[in-house]
Amino acid sequence: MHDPETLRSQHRARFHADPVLFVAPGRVNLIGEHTDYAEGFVMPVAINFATLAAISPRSDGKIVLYAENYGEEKTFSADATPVASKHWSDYPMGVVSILKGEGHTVPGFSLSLWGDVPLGSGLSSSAALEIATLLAVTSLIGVEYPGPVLARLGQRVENEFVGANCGIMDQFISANGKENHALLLDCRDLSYRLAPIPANVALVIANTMVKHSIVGGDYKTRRAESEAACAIINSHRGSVPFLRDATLEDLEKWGHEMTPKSYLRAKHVISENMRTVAASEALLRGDIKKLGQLMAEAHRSYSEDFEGSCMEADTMVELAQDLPGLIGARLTGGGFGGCTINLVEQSQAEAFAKELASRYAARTGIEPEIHICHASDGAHRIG
Ligand code: GAF
Repeated sequence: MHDPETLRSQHRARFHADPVLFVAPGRVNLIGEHTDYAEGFVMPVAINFATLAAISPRSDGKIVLYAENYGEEKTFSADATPVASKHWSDYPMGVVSILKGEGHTVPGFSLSLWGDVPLGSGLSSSAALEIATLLAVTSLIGVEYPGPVLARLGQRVENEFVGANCGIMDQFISANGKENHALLLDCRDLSYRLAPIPANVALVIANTMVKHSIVGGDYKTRRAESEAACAIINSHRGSVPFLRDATLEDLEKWGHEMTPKSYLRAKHVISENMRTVAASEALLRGDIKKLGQLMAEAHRSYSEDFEGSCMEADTMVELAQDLPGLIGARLTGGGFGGCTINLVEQSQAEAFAKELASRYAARTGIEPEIHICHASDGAHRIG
């Protein structure tokens, strides 16, 4: 990770003020895909790729944002109503907009941002940016929100300002993750359990280099298809506002009224919820083999029933299968590109990463980026 002191000194040089610094991580999801907006279960891990935010107050009524990754500065009036413009500044200005909507007066500030969560890779760079900015701006206005509340505010930035109809998983894990642990989240009431990741298990994240986005497109379509199936079940037996409340028996009973696509999307979501709960129980009792099997089944379901994968991600998963040390592999995140998560025996992780990269390059002609990550703490102040 970037040395926070570098960001601090760059902020001082640019804005002639002493900043306070915050960090918020990206995430990798072990299992539980497209279940969060169905009020189901997810089991993500915060990773050691993150956004850093340095903030200091200004007295001229301006909000000045500087993104080191883009080498770009943007200035806004603190009094004006923020408007989205399909630009990186939508995320920090979305935070300002949501906080204003909550009744806070947001004064002028300078904010320097830097991040190393690979963009468009399905590792939640935008959630990291939202949560880091939320912590920075709330500290400036003297408000301290608990992690779950920060997560909800971050999700609202996506839903209400950026225009991405996502669930709460990414912001929740960025705000509440814990070093060396996975987090089983119940997206209905936001209760959660932490499950330790054994020290001899490595998280090997393999980037297919196929860009992923949750704004519009396939993410939206899949969500709508699964929700249409839910509405049909609900129309028959009631008390099924979300697929979280549906069973596979419901699906068999009323599936013939659904379009074939809706049926398959719902089949994935309902079964994925069951797998995710089972996976968290397996991890809690240290049954890593079972966890790996559930990840394999989750990938099959994500790819074939939800049709949320792509040729490259399926290839990355397939090529990992007979590599020494593999416990489980699947596409992680919103889908249609991005990264696979491979749980691998720690002692084999380096060799695994190297061989997977060379096999993938040989098969697809694309050089992947492969990272051996560890589970990290959620967002916090760093100085
Ligand atoms: C993206 C979304 F932002 C999450 O809310 C979640 O739906 C995920 O895709 C799929 O599980 O990361």
